[in-house]
Amino acid sequence: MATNLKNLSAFDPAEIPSSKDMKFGIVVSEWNAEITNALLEGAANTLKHMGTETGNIRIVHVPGSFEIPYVARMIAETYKPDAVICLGCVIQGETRHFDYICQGVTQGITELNLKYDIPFIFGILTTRNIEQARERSGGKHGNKGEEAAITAIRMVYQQREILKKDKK
Ligand code: DLZ
Repeated sequence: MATNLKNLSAFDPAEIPSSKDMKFGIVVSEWNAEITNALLEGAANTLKHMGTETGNIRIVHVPGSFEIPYVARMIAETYKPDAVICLGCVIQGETRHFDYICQGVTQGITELNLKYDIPFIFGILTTRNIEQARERSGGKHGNKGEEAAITAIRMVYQQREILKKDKK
């Protein structure tokens, strides 16, 4: 999956729907905070740039990426957003911990997408080292937080379009 072939950070705002009437939850992991704070900044700024009001963005921090699906579910049930953006950064270490965390968070977010009527966006970096993470949180591969926000807006728009067509 070569990210230099597809980099939504270089998006043209004119081609993305307005998010003025959209409400978002963001769940962000505190592990590798240097990276996840940059992802969060990218995501929140992009939502605001595209029209979302600050009051319509609910941000919740969790200890690690493994905790993201649980809190994403809670936000979906209590805050009733149009989409939840999940942000984290898992960096490969010497043990198999990396595999289990990646598997847990991926499976968890997949299940949420299938269970709830709103999209849950996968903005989790899974990298070999901190350099790769930096390159994807404001470096040469863009900021995947910004990309997650664009994806969230597009998914909410798409859902509304599909529902509108089905009503006709
Ligand atoms: C324990 C752990 C490790 C080793 N590495 C990371 C990581 O790179 N990124 C991340 O988001 N979280 C990590 N964690 C913490 C787990 O996600 C989780 O918080 C703990 O296992 C407690 O459930």
